[in-house]
Amino acid sequence: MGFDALVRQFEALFPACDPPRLCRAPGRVNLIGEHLDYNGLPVLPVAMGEEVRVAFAPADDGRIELRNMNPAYATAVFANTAEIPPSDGGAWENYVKAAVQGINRALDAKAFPGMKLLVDSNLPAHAGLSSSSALVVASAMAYLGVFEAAHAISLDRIALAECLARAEHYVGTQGGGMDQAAILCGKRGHAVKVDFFPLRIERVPMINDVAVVVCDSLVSANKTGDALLKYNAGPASCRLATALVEHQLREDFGGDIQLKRLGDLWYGHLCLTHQEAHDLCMSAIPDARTTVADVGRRLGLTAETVRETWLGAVPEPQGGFRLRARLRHIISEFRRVETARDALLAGEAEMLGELFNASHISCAEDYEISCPALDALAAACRDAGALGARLTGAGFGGAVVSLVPCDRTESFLKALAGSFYRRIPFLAERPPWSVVRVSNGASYV
Ligand code: NG1
Repeated sequence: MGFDALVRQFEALFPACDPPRLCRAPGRVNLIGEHLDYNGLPVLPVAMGEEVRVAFAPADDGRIELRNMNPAYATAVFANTAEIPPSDGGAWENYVKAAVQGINRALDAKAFPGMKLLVDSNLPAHAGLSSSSALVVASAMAYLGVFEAAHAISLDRIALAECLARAEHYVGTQGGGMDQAAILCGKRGHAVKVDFFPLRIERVPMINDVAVVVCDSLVSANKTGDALLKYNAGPASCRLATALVEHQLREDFGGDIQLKRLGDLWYGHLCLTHQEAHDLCMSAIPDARTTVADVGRRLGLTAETVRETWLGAVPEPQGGFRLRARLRHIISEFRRVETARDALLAGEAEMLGELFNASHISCAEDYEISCPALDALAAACRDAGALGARLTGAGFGGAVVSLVPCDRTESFLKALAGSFYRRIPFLAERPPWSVVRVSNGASYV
């Protein structure tokens, strides 16, 4: 729906309000660099044309009222206070609550204004395209619009991206900051290389005659539902691995070396080379599987302390965690991001395609975030003429991103319709793929 229709609908729903203001927040497609952000290692996403759109106006009753153009999302109302209690399970208003509470905390708010919000979106949910973070960013911009009108306070984009990455933990996932950074700092025709802690952005021009195509596997991965623990197992495994690598560093070099996250091996005081970091990680975690009891023995802690300190609700898999494989993915994916950025700058599309393929294998075999449908779809995309194809986003379902020469896009989509999508009914006006329009970040309209 266009913005005019959104305004008309807002006025019909909230006749007593001021005329609404508007903002938009795009989805994002991660080109490469999966599950690196929470480790403090770089990623390379783009902001896409599909977006969340919001019409908003202040309300003087201190309550936030949300409506959605999609009737699947029920109306929600909550009081804006210093501590906003979350609604049950994966309720959609939790993303708005996350944004409002995050801004209140960042601005150390003493007053809590009310707001009416009408949301529309053409981004598919649970497809690995960050529809949830787009809603968080759009709601935050709306709330900042209301807040600023009242208090003339602002946050810059980088500060806002960092604030909202923390704020989204409210919904229960322990993600990094890739989505919020890409959504806020995207630029038309450019990929965004994002580095973390502190957040840094480099815009890298896309290659002119190559299209980015996302295809939905139609397996839904709901990260505040079924996929929550599967997703959080990634950060939890990395926290365990970090503790073991820190212990190894202290044994090798003595002293009280602190390793907050894996990325600190390359950045900060340590500045290891890729080879040094690789060798250190492999010697810290020599076995294919590591149990909680193994970690306890190594660090001189009880199993209970290990669970409480690093795992939280994430259960130990039968036989232990595959920490060595997880580290192999993190280290090799980091190198692929650096090489992909150079390949983009040099216009080397084939090289980028090869990196996509290698990333998919690493995500599937070493990080175990793929599923049969994603593997089949990535293979079908390669058969249909992609230079490379890989799952994108958290995984466990969702989308595959492919790199396709522009003059082959039509035949690529035709081939896919006849292969992977052959037995799947879909509406011609809403196909399960999208040729990505690499877009600007979120804005007021
Ligand atoms: P998506 O694909 O939007 O669920 C999630 C995390 C990212 C990142 C990727 C994997 C959130 C909000 N997003 O993204 O931070 O870790 O998975 O690369 O948790």
